[in-house]
Amino acid sequence: MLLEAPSVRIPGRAAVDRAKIELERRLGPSKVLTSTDACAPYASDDSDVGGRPPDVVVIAASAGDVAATLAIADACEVPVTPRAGGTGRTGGAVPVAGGIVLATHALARIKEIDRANLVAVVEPGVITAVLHEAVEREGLFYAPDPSSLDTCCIGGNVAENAGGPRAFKYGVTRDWVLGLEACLVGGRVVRTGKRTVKGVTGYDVTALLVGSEGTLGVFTEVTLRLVPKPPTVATALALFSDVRAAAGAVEDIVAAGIVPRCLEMLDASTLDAVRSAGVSIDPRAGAMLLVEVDGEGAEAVLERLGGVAAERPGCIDVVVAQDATQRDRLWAARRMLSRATRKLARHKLSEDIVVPRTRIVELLDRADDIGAATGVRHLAYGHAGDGNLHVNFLWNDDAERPAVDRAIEMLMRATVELGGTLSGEHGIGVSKAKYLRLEQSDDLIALQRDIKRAFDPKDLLNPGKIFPAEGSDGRHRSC
Ligand code: 2HG
Ligand code: ZN
Repeated sequence: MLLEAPSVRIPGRAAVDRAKIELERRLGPSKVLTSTDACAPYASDDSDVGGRPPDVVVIAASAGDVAATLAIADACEVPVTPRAGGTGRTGGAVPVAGGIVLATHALARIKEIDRANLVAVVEPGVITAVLHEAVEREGLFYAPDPSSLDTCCIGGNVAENAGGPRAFKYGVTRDWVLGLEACLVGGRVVRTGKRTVKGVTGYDVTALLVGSEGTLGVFTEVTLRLVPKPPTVATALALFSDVRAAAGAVEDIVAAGIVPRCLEMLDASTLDAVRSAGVSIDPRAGAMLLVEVDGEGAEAVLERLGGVAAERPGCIDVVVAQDATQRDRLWAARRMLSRATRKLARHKLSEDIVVPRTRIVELLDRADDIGAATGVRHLAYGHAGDGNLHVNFLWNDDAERPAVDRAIEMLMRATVELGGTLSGEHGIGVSKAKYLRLEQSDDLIALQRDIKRAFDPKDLLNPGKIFPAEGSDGRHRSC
């Protein structure tokens, strides 16, 4: 039986009208969009989650605008959905209850790059790739690299605790956030964390806010840790006859004590999608690893890695990128996987489950079994070094949707049975809220609801996200 979806309370007309008037009065009409056409682009993100169009959109131009919006939302009891780049995959920025969308993309200043202390202070609307370029010009490095880095924003990366290929060596966004300025419902502003790597004063509220999916506060400033830019980078492709051989090589590489910064895997159907997009790949290949090593002696380490991969039965070839142009081409092909696989069918849903690395082959077997049992087409690619795989389900006919939902639920159950977790980098959002109880106990979910209530007693900030319907764990609120 499919698990229950979240429910939300829709604000009344009078409350929304009061909020609109107050927002226009406090912020000025140029920052407040109210027409259906102007609000429409803020009704969706890069997921298939269908929301309820916002009644009003605020384009914040300062931290004060964010605070004022959250004060008005509280006073009028109108829900607020925060939004940065709108590139999320699980509906985190989709306003499921209508109300206010609070857009922070215009808060896009890099306020400071402090070379001596290896710190950057940025606003939430800074595009991730823009930050990469700015710090790299200074000889510094910010590692998190979600595939949407040309369009996603730091605020969204922090809200979702985004990952990316380089997480294998460098960790996810949370590992790079030292401190935050966050605005809470009601308009209070808190500063959490510090500007130093060390610092253990009080509860780690920074860590709690990172990955809270816009449900606890809205970021107005982010303090990030930087490291010196690695002097050398070396990249290679390893081609395999099939995906199980490639997964075996991932285990061999890690067992050999090699720590590449990226260890990405593509299965046969994903390779076909890349071929269809015009990239030529050895026709014998039924799977591929894209590996990248950085730091002193990167070329030598890559050579050793290639040797380990080549020894795995099923390895067809190892091809080293000869220069930065070849490397950039490989990464451009990797980053377009999401778009290329989307073209394979009318509908696609991409999961981002994680299993212990040693259980990837079992996961692939379970995904094949699920495909056979439900008749739903699937493929897999992703961050194999982390055990974080994007199992994509593809379908053309709307009538297939119930089978797709069954397949997703079976995949979630298999993931948890294999010792894994539902989301490695895209968050729970709306799409996965109904599966949360497969992984977490009622007591743990209740504890998190209590934390949510401490921040947001009226459940106004990004309602309908993360948690399954209340009542399914003993509580209920009517709409
Ligand atoms: C990636 O790794 C992203 O490319 C997106 O996390 C995954 O949409 C997808 O399938
Ligand atoms: Zn990914």
